[in-house]
Formats: sequence, structure tokens, C-alpha cells
Amino acid sequence: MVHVFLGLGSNVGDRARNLFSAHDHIITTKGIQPLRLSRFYETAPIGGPSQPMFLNAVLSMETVLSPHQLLDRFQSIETAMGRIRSVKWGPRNIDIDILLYGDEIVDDQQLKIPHPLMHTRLFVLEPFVEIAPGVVHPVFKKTILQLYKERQASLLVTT
Ligand code: PH2
Ligand code: MG
Ligand code: MG
Repeated sequence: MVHVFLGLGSNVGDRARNLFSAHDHIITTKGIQPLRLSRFYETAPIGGPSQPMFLNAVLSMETVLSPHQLLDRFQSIETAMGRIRSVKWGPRNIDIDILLYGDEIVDDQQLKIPHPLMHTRLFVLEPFVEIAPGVVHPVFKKTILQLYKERQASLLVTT
């Protein structure tokens, strides 16, 4: 069993309902055992076009599925929930991202784990800190709490 962390986001439609619905689809998947779901954080959109505020959450789970099996499953869930892919970083009713897959590093055309931007995004780090502050990022070798504090400090300096 591998310990996996997912980022969930929604900024179209009934955002909380979308996060709960994605959560339901994920935790009823064969081969996935849910652990913790963070509370839902209202966050300002980062990047992309001008768009509505997001709700973001982080979910932890254990799984026997491989990274690419998870990716397939989460893409089917996004499609089943009616996600339309148009602009990069554009508005979406649901986004399910694999943040960490144990301490494995995956880097191919389809999939990059750890999520390459997770350490820069407070909308990921804040809910992550809530459920698993002590987990170590396998590339930076720092805990999520350290990354969160560093990111907060850097934003204070530059803005
Ligand atoms: N996702 C993005 C781009 N920008 N901003 C917030 N606040 N939350 C997100 O989930 C988000 C974003 C691309 O996946
Ligand atoms: Mg995303
Ligand atoms: Mg995504």
C-alpha cells in the first residue's frame, strides 16, 4: 500500500457539491482506502484567465493502484462529472491532481509526481498542512509544514 495525496479544486457550479462528489467517486474506487479529507478552502485563482474563486481541498489515501492507474481513474471521474477541457488553468467544475505518491518520483509525458507546482501553491500547501504537516517532500526533502512556511514568507517579501 502506498500513501497518496490528492489535490481537489473546483470553481464552477456548486463547488462544495463538486468536491464531495469527486471525493465519493474516489473513495469508492476498488483499490483505494481513504484516510483524511481536509476542510474546503476558498482561494483566489492563480494563473489562467480572470475566473471565479476556487474551493480547494487535499485528500489522503492508501492504494494498491499504480500512478498511471490512478491517473486513468481520476481522468474518468473528471470526465464523468462533465469536465470540459478548454483553456490551460481555466475554470473547471472539478480538478483532481496527484500531489504525492509515497516518495516515488514519476516524470513522463502523461504524469509528473510530485506535482511540479505543489510547493509554490498555498491553495495546495494550506489544506495539506492541515492533514499531514510532517510528510516529507521526496524532492526537496522538506516537510509540508516547512514548504508552507517558506512559501508564505516568500510571498510576504515579493508582494
Ligand atoms: N488550479 C489551477 C490554476 N489555478 N487556483 C486556485 N486557487 N486553485 C486551483 O485549484 C487552481 C488555481 C490549475 O489546476
Ligand atoms: Mg490542477
Ligand atoms: Mg489537473
